[in-house]
Amino acid sequence: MSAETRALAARFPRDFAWGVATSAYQIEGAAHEDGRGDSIWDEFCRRPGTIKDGSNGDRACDHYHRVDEDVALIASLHAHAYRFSIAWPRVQPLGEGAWNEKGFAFYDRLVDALLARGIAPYLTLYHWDLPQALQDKGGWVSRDTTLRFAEYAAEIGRRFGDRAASIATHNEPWVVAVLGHQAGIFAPGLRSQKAAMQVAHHLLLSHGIALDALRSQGCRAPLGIVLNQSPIHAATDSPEDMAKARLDDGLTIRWYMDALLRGQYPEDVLSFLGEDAPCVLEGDMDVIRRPLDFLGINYYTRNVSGTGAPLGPVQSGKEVTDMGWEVFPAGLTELLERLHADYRLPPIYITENGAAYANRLVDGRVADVDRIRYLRSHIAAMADALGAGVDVRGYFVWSLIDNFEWADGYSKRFGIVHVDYETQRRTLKDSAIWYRGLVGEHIGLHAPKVVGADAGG
Ligand code: IFM
Repeated sequence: MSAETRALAARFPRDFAWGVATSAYQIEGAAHEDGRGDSIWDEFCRRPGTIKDGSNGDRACDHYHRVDEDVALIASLHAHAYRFSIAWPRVQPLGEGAWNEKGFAFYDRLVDALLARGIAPYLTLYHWDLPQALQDKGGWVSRDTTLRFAEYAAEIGRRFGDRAASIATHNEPWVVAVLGHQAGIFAPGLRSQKAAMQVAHHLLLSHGIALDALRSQGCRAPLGIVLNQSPIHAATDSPEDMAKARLDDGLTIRWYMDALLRGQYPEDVLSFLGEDAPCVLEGDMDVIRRPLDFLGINYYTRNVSGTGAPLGPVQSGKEVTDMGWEVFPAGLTELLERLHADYRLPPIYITENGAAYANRLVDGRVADVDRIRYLRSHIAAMADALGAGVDVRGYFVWSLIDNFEWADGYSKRFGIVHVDYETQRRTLKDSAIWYRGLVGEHIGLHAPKVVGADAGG
């Protein structure tokens, strides 16, 4: 391992957690097995034109049948932690009523296999796969869904609360609300700002109700939520562009952070929304601001915002990943320092960070130097924030393995492990080998030194 990687590892404290992340619909497959119900993504994928390559998560990475192999893979990377989500329709096919024991058996097996290898399970309750039966009753637009979610959360707490290293309620509520209900490019495919903002409120409310439900039954796992966050930079310093950037900051960062940590929605965003502002009942904001044991941040890039049509990163010649997202590691430091300055933060985990690149498997090897560069620079940016006093406790690479990238289907590869979707063969990319080296260096730095018998005393 290079001196550079050793020096990077040395910038993190002894108990810093290094992990890898996935989500249920993106890897599990077995979409119609052992009693799993349909999710909104099963339904969405059936609609022509929704998924770039016409694919779906029916088989995905077949993780459901390869769980032991995949846990061994995680262990081979020396990862301390594995972040994954539970598919709600696998454990409660209709989103209310009967539980599916076969579904729970799968997660029992996963969690126990992780623990047996000393890997901490970081569990997410909702990574976008709402039971379709609940969508048929209004989905997240309906306030009732918040109660169904809390019942589901409580059952997971009852069964896994003493084995999970942490439980996050939601992954990226902005994506669910806006891409799913306003832009219509993710399930369930609605196109209404009003619906999206009501969903944003209900997701946050369901988070707070779920925390209450989990805590009231004595769940021991630390509880939190995961937000996608990017600094928003104005395209120019014109007053119009600056104002647009400030509004976008409100819609993506402050809407969630102000609600969770201050119990209020930002005034400027509420007045921009006007009639489209959500219906908020008395007491809702107090529920939303229940104390967090941790906050997960998913960081990929920055956003540039302006009133005209600002040039995208590709047109403006920036270095981009295969998603067309600008490679901008300094944005992670900036974001963390800003959140630290503006809010009284709980411990932070970088619950996702990584990049899609189209590197090919050639002679058994994937030489993804671009991904190594991406990971190294972002981990260094996180270390800068740590140095500035932000309490970052862990980092998860998105993703452990190539997987179903939502509306992009299988056309984008985020994994540090390559998946051949025909054979389901997994191959460590060079980035996985690099990450294993980094984690190994960190472990080595903090390993107790063996004192020889003749060393004195
Ligand atoms: O694949 C997704 C993940 O499900 C949520 N965060 C962003 C990733 C990359 O787009």
